[in-house]
Amino acid sequence: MASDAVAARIAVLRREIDEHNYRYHVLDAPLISDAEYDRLFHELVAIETAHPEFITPDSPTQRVGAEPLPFFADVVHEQPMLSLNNAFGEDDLRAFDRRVREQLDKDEVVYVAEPKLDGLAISILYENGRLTRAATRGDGSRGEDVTANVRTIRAVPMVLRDGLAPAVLEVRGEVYMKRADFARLNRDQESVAAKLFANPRNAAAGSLRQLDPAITARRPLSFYAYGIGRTSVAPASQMEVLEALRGYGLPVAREVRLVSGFTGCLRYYEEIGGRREGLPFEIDGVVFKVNSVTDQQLLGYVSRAPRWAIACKFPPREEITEVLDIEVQVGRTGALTPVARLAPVSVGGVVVANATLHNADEISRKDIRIGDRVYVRRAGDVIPEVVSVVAESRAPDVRPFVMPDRCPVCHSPAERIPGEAVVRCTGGLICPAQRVQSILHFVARKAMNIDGVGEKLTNQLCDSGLVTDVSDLYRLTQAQLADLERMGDKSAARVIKGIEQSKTTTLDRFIFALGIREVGEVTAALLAAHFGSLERLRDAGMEDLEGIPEIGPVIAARIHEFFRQPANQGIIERLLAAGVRWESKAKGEDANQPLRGLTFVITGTLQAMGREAAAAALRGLGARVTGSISAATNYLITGADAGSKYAKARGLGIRILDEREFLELLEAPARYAL
Ligand code: I6G
Repeated sequence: MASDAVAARIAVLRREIDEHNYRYHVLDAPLISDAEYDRLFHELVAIETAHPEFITPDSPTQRVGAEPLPFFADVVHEQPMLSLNNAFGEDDLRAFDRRVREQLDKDEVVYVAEPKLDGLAISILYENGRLTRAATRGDGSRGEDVTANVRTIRAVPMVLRDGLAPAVLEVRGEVYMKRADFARLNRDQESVAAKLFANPRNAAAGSLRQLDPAITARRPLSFYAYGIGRTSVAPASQMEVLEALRGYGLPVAREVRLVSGFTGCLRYYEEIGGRREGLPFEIDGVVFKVNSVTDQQLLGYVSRAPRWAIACKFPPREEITEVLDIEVQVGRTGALTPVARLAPVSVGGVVVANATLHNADEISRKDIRIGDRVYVRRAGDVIPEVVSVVAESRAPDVRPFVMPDRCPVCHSPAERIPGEAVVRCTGGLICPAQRVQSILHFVARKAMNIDGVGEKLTNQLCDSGLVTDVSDLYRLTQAQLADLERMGDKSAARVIKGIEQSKTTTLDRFIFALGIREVGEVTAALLAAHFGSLERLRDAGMEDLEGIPEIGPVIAARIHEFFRQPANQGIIERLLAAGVRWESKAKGEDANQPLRGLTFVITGTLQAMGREAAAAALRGLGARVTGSISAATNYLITGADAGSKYAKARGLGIRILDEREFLELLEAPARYAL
């Protein structure tokens, strides 16, 4: 392409990508699919890599790529980032409105009402329309420079829209995580046995404060703007500010509205409070700001908070209630989890009657006893928990809680392995609690994927004695199923079909389905790839298992132990005898390891699966997956926001596959063998 044509195509692609970002994040009205967006993005990456002289810092391709930092530099806020005064109910709100009216000598004041999202306050500086710096609030006067991280957030434009952007515009707003993104992130964390986040706010804060921007880039962060700091423009009202911000391409809360007087505020507070649980993000209240900037100036500030604004908080999500009992539940892996049965209490609009106490150590640390009055909290989508005991209210004869030394379900001895917090039932599959859970795990979508077998049916099957372990599923008849309560012939036929279909599976799924402790999907895929057959895995010694780089001694011991248990050996034999099978991938059989000898690197964010899962899939096909590009790399797989590895791979002439091509490779790997 001639140089002019290259420049023109780059300009078109950047404009289109920015436009689609704007439609998605600001207007909430996307025009194209994610895959189409990725295609535009990859085309831009490809052109810029071939013509690096055209790369500019505000190109959408340059969101990721900054090197990890040794620490965050300090940023001084020229205009301090203030906090808001709080109102905790109707009386406080009424008093706020009265003060405002009196000071302004007005009968009625118009306010801008907005939800208060639970996130992390941030300042983003645009100079001549370009993002030049982003900082956390810190102590209000001094924050941390998180520019490289904020650049990775797609909802934050790198260049303001609208040619009329002011010379200086400091945008203030909140970085947050939507509920659905938070849930997905925690699921991904769980699948790689990484730490779970307690709530979306913690997840957003933890993700933003990463020294390596590549990690932030993989986290689903969102942003909304609510105000301005330093600027060269002078809007006349808060509503004008928000409209201008939206016009510049910044996301502004959709629920923003003008309201009049105390009654208008109260109605808004109640309306948003009623919709709170249905909103896609967590909020902890609503904010009211005097709309007129002249009036704001008249009102001024008091002790680092504006007199013209108030955060009206919702009732706390923490309440006091009584521990009626502490019951011990048994999970799939035999873990005994103490659960507090509580006197039902409404916490943030949801009735809470149970709360996890996690384990015996947690109970001792918080010294929770039956009969205590306790604070309970709901944090994000996580199960309610007991925060602490209301110390002064304890009756004198209340005794400390002691974990049982026998499983409450099957009465087998419960044991605590030294160094572990968890107490476990030693009953294995003779324990009915573990049985139901192990069957649910076995039939799950990512395991044997048996359609139609849910919790209710599993309980029925176990209660009726038709199923005592997972191998019994393959002996069920349609007549037996149809005899169960609320099971018609049709449903029974569907279940039998699902069971039949599940017989043809893959070794990865089968290993995962066995429910070996600590062996999630990724480890199962790894084991399948490494050993190539169930027999080899079953016969592997501790040394063989520990020899796999990704497998530590604890997981190795779990796997080893599992295959030594006669009950487990029996189940596996019965499953195989029932016809469960997969294509063998004996180690060294090139036909089944078509990517053997090839080295892959994965970069950027893949939509269809996490990077760990992608790597496991490649390893399953015999490939080596490494973290850095070298002359020995055969393929680079690029997801969204691919960084510097892309350029390096291009430079070395390495074959690059985008996500669509990668998925094609998984379908037909032999075509990609060199
Ligand atoms: O922390 C905040 C959340 C929301 C705010 C805020 C806001 O407006 C919707 N507005 C101001 C002025 C401040 N903090 C200081």
